[in-house]
Amino acid sequence: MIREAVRVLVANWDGSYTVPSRRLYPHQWSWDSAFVAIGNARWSPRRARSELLSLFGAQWRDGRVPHIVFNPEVPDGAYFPGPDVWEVRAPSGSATSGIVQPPVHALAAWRVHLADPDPAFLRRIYPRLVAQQRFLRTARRSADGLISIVHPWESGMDNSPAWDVPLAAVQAGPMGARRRDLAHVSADERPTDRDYERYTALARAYRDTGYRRAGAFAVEDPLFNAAYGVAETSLARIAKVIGLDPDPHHREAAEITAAMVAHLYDDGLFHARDANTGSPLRSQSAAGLVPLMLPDLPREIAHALIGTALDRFEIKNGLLPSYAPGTPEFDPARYWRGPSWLNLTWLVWQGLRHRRADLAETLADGMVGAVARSGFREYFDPFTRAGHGCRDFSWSAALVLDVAA
Ligand code: 9YW
Repeated sequence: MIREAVRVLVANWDGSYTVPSRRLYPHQWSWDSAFVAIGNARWSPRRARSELLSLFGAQWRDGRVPHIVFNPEVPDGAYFPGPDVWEVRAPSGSATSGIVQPPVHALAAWRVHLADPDPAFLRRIYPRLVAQQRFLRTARRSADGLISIVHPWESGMDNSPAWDVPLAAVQAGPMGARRRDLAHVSADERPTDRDYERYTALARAYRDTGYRRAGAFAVEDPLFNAAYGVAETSLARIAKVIGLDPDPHHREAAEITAAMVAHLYDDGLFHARDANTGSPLRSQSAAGLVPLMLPDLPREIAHALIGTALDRFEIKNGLLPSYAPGTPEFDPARYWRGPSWLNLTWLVWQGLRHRRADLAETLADGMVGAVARSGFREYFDPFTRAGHGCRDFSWSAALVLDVAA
């Protein structure tokens, strides 16, 4: 399996970074590159460093790291929405999108360093990672100390039922373009056309403010906020290695954890909140378990999250569903509405390793078992382990490499 995983990563390598999938996602995606770097660190730390440095090469002046960096050699129309919708160029000259994804990159940089210590790499990437966090703090933080996302794509979990209510409030007409994803994967495993109309309308509206002002959709997501906090913990470790003061990062991590506990936690799970209205967005998304990664999480809350993972998410089966089974919204095959994704499973695995090593082991076995049954698919039925979405998906290969190594 390790050999096969490396084969997938080699096949998806584009010279300095890795495409998530040759046909479905033929450019560079932000959080995909972080997960790929974590896996590549296991066999080619040089590629892992290149993956992160090439992504940060397209960072904007305001510090934002765009969620897609477009490859100019890929024909227009291979992916929608392409550069003609986003209409931006990074200072490097690359065409990019104008939104972000969960900031899991500092953690990835730290994991790459652990696999192959290289302070010169840390010195190069640290100021860029700090700027990425500064952008989120200055452009996206509310008075309560939480970071918001302004597009479902920024969550990385596009059609999660957690976004059903705020997304339904978005006014959108016809897309005026053709979806390309449906040329590669079955429509009943993807978001609906109505979802895509709203995604496109939100992207255009944000673009029209110069990528400055949130529009109809603004939410505080537990996965995104946990990633921000974990990034500060990773930055503290990096700062120490390169002789800088780690304390401001520790303080920032403790503050975001406290804000999340105060405003997003309820009844055994973290929930998103609508940043425009202040209303809680109660759902049963597995994103609400990702705060297990935060080292400062109060013990009793960690304990309650583990109970929820066992009861509502049935993780004893080895795979973490993206949405709790037994709820009306759950669909075992449709994208972020129930299938198991290896990145979400990996994040929770990471959060459990020092709290419940036995359960972490169950999840690692589940990841390997799903791939043994169905190959490096994009997502899996959490019960039958049948594969869905595209094949030879990069982060599925990378994260299995990491847990198996
Ligand atoms: C899209 C690339 C991306 C991931 C997201 C996932 C999906 C759809 O694919 O987004 O067209 O961007 O939801 O998390 O980064 O793998």
